[in-house]
Amino acid sequence: MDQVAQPSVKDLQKSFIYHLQHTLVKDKYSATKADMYLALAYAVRDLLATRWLDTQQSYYLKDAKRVYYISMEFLMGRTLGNALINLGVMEEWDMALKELGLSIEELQEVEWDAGLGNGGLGRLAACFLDSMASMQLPAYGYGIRYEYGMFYQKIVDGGQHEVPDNWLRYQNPWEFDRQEHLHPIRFEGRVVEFTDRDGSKRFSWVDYYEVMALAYDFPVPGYKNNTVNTMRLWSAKASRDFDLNFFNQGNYIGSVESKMKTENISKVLYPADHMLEGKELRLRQEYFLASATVQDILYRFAKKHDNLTELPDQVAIQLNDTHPVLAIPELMRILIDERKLTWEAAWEITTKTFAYTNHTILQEALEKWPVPMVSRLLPRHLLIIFEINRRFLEEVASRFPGDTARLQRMSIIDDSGEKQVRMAHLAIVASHSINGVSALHSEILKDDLFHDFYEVWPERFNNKTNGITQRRWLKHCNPYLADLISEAIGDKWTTDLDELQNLRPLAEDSEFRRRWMDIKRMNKQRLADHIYQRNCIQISPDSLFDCQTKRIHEYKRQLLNILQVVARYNRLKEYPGLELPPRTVIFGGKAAPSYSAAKLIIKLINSVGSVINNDPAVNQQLKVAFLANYSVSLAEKIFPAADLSEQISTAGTEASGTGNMKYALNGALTIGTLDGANIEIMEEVGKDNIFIFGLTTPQAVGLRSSGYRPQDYYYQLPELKTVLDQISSGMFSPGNPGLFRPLVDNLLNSDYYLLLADFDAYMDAQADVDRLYMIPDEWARKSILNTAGMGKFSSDRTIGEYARDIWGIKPQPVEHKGIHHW
Ligand code: 26W
Repeated sequence: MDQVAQPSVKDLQKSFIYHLQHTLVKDKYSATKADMYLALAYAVRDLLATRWLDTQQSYYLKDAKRVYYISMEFLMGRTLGNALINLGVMEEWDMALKELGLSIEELQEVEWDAGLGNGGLGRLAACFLDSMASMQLPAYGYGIRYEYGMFYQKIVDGGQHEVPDNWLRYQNPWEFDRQEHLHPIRFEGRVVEFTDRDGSKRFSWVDYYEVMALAYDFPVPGYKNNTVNTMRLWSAKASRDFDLNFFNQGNYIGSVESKMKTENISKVLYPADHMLEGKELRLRQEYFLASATVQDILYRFAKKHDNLTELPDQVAIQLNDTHPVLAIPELMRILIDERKLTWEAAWEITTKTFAYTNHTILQEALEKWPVPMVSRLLPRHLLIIFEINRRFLEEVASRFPGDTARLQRMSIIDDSGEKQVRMAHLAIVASHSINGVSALHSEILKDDLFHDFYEVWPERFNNKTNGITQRRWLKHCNPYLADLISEAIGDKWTTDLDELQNLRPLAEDSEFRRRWMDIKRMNKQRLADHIYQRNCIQISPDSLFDCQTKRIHEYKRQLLNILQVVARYNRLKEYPGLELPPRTVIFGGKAAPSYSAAKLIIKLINSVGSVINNDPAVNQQLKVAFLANYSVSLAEKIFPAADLSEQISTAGTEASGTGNMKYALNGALTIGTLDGANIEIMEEVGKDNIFIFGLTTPQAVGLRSSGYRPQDYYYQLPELKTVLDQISSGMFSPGNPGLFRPLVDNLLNSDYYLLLADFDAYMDAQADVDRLYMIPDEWARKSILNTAGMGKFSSDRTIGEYARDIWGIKPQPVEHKGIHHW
């Protein structure tokens, strides 16, 4: 409980004006909107500061076990709105600013997103931080402070253009550099072996060069609970020695050049997900994060403990996919080479401390690094990995005598071609817990991808179905719906999402349905205005808003969606009186800059859109809009306005999905396959309240292995044939008729993701959607039942399971003492 009185509206105004005048040295005449935003941010920051100090102090005093969530990505979005919500001062600030003639919504729009992530994995990390703080768990997020986040996407001539995201160009009021938390990170050099005084064989890493990791701390406020956790991001700094060496050689420009090269490590986020690019700089980034974080963890541990065997009682480390997995050999190296522990003692500590989450089963996304590259960059770590592997294979060999094929399959080193380190195998061998992110995905890990490992250590495998934070993804982004819900069932859902069940009876209440849909319409109008401003496309808030927003990838099948749009267009053209509800098909998502098929799909969506939107024969019934630069803040505008959520990946490919949860939480109905968390969403909202279609995972696997022939569908389904012929003959690219042919050729000759096999079932499911939308009362009922069924998908539930099953940590309530004295 808060012992400190909440500030009054007058206090808030005073603080705002104070910061405008003293921190920014502006007055109401000279201040820009950006200044106003900053003044507000600084004033809100003040409310976090003492809570932050209290939280960190209390963890130290209680010597609580901490969890460290290490991730190469944190897709945080904006901080201000989230801080206002979690501090519980949104309404007070709204009033305070209104009296000064300012709009809090407008000021929030000034903030640039912190886009330090690609998509699902990075946003999950951000939701987890919110839940950990809201559940009062002693937790830290550790990542990299990229100078350039996810690129800014522009659409030029229908195609994607990437613009650097210089997010730190303006002052960032949410970060604090901690010059005292500086760790040296070593690279390259060589390893020498020697015998120490007690006659033991030892290794020493020499001739390396050093880069410094500089800490920047970001506050992570819990929801109305005085907890403020820390996200610590590392930035690369050239070490001073390094500078001086060059300087002493009289090579001033050379010294500045190599300083720049060194500091490149934290320059930019790699924008490809689901595809390993194999660049050396990426491996440097991964080690930079791993090493700085492990050093920091040991430093904090050492403040209260000197016996390293206690580390697993004080520390849990969660690896967000394999990207930070070098933390494992790094901890081993420090324990053995620097702290002089035996291999066995170090190994026991390591395996008890680490846990690994897998986020994808796509082969091309599994990290493998060439042995020669690892050897050059991290010679000591490679030896440690070899030794881990040697001992591991010895164990496997004794469990499965004579099974050499198994040894090859399980080895951490893949020597089928150029030797490579399989990072997932390293993570599994050294972790006490391995989890997938939905029930289906976790089964696939056990039955298929990691089956060999499951046979050796079944007890290590578990599931943690993903979740999302309802504070950002309902309360903040959809305030009117949130208020209606609270008015009806109270506001406990903000910290216990299962409370939403109590909405179920209200689905039968016609007055409640009316208010529910009025809010949806308002949100749609707001999005329509936004789209008109950005895309110059006029759309009706009475049309069905059909949304697919996520990274562009073949497995997610945006192409299947656009095939369906073209088929719909053809039907409308052929039967002008056709009674279909008007639809607006909305797309958003970035393609990896190197992923040419994904970029061509974006171009196709826009090309189809410009034909349809400009065809007066249909454009009252069908429109297509591609919203540029899909990001957290844009998503916050789309979810509340969606009627239909497209979750149509090929069964067995989407590990979980989390956008699916955000849409349903905001009352959209899902059209989707039995993939990832869609299955669990169906279980929660009921089969009658979701549009499920298509192949199941076993069917998809079976079809591929029995010799899938996509052309059979092409010849059997006349509508499909027409659509594919139109696209490949240039109907949507008259100036360049062959432009989209590669997409069609790929569908006809390979179609790995089985679009043609699912086309017919998808069309049928879309027809069901149309029929239901024509009965507004039934649609509204199901919309309410979707929100009502989303309790399970709070990231609070997910984090509760991690804390209990994997980390062994407990809530540590924080007492807020207010202004600090000596
Ligand atoms: C090395 C390149 C790279 C970068 C990122 C490969 C793979 C990734 C991520 C693991 C991809 C990712 O974001 N996966 C998504 O993780 C979400 C959170 O668990 C899931 O909901 C999505 O289904 C999954 O695609």
